[in-house]
Amino acid sequence: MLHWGYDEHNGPSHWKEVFPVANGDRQSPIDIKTEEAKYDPALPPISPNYDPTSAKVILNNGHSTCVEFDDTENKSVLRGGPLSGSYRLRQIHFHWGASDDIGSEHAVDGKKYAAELHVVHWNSDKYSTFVEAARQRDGLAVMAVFLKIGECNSQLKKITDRLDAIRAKGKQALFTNFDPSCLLPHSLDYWTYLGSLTVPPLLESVIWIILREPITVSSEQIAKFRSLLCTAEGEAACCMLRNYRPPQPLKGREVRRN
Ligand code: B30
Ligand code: ZN
Repeated sequence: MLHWGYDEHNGPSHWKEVFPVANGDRQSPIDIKTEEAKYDPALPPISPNYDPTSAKVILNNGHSTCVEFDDTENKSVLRGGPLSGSYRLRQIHFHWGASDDIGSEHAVDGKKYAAELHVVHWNSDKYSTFVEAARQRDGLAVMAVFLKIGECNSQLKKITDRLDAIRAKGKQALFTNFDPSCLLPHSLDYWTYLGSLTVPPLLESVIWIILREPITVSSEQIAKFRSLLCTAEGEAACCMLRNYRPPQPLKGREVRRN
């Protein structure tokens, strides 16, 4: 495997060759079996508090599109739920599939959604940088939101309208004055479990918070994500048709719900 990706020769089934933790005990995503998730009355609501001025840039990293935030101070944070203290917003990105019936990373009773949004935070109470936090068992908190097909989502349009400017891998554009809570559903009810990054290096440092209610986006909006390129300008163009890892073994972990 020369460089990891989502194709036949470098996709999720090959990642273990270079990243042995791919077979570890707390890998993500998972299939959430709703009947087995344990209701925990002690779990508080999740509480996002984001400052739109912390949004900086939108970029194409060859695997997804990512909006990055200024994380030099606690301007945008996630608190509550299963978390102790404040987790600082770092970036948001998406996972999708080659067709609308597949594309989310997590599944719910075997059902996959068209896409999944990840809102990535790091534990700024205990650690001093994202990179340091990403190596700790309680270092990261990722809030996941499922995207289902329906009407066009006017908030997501702020992102999809910018994709033409970052079509090729390595491109970036200014992206300011954006509050990711505009992409959250009405209900912030969630499932939570301990897992990993879903892309190499697959570090087992993520407290996952999966929102149970999906948001709605149009088929055309997901199609715009597929038109991004996983290749740089000047290379033979190759579209980002899919970028999800399939569900991994639960290995005895508990999934809780609020
Ligand atoms: S995920 O939510 O488990 N899919 C990273 C964070 C979360 C997940 C996967 C990967 C991550 O931070 N990877 C490092 C590369 N990133 C750094 C970043 O913070 O923001 C750079 C990049 O694009 O490639 Cu944007
Ligand atoms: Zn992700």
